[in-house]
Amino acid sequence: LISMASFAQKKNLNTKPYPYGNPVIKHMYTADASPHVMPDGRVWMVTSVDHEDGGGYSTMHCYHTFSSKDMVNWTDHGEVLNIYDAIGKTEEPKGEDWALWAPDMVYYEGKYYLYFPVRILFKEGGYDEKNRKTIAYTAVAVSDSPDKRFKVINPKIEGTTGIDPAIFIDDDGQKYLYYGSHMAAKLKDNMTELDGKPIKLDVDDDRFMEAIWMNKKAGKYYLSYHTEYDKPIDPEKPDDLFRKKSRLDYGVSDNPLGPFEYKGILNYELGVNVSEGPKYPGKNYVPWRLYQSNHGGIVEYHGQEYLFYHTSALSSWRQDEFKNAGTWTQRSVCIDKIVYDESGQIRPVQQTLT
Ligand code: FUB
Repeated sequence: LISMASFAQKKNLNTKPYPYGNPVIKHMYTADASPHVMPDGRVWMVTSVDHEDGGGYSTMHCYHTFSSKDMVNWTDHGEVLNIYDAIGKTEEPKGEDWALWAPDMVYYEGKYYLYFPVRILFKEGGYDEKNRKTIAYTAVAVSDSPDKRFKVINPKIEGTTGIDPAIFIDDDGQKYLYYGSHMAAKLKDNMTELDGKPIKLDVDDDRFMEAIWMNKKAGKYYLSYHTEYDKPIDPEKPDDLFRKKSRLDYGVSDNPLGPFEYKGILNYELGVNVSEGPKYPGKNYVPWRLYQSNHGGIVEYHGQEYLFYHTSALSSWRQDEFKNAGTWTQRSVCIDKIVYDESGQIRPVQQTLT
């Protein structure tokens, strides 16, 4: 097994551990964090919630918001929206599984807007003539405060298909909605409708999968995303350690709608096989036997940028104590600092624990 220190050195990685106590939320399972600094000066994030029993992606039924002023101590503000708010009824329609996947929450002109994907699985046959079994689109809800209940104001933004909506408001005030695999559109000032037709983003990376996040740094637009893990960077080296299941990559452009030039790895899993490594906290390992997704969010706070992502390590550690622990849909939000080099390249962020 290659030693982590020399591996990190070789790849010019940022391996310095930061004291955020990853995962930062430990009393429940959270995923898909979307962090933003809000007018109260705190960092707020809205997260997906994975079911305590690890029931899988179709059991994701609500969102929580959390806030912090030091990135270490987080206040859980509780559930702000659930599946019944999204459906507008007190039960799921027969034969359908509704789920709430990766959301985003932004502030604009005195209000907080929560964008979320409604994902419906049709259990009894497909929903259309091609017999497709799932459908997803973006909805939006509003609240006067990020710790209060949100009210759905548009249950389906016309023109959107796919999961993982993310909002970016540029310095000139123009708003953008990114979603699904590769899609982006301008958003009207009413925050509830697309302004024109969506476009397919041009990113020169055929491993691009989902979970878009946009952040701006020194006038450049950084588009990060979850990479399709079963395609190695170099097909000649299928065992390359970077061929991991939960990678994030990124591309850069002069324009928020691209085209984006692939720049490299943003976040990667430096795991060890659980049978070889320690099972319990105290070590800087993420056991990677457990399949897990990844989903990034970036926020600048007091001059430092932070990457939010998730791992399944907490549920993996708990396997011996809780009989339902150890599934890949019991994820937990983690945070690490982002370091840029002089050329604006991000040093790949190693997933950390404790
Ligand atoms: O959390 C459900 C889905 O898994 C998200 O929508 C994806 O980004 C991935 O994190």
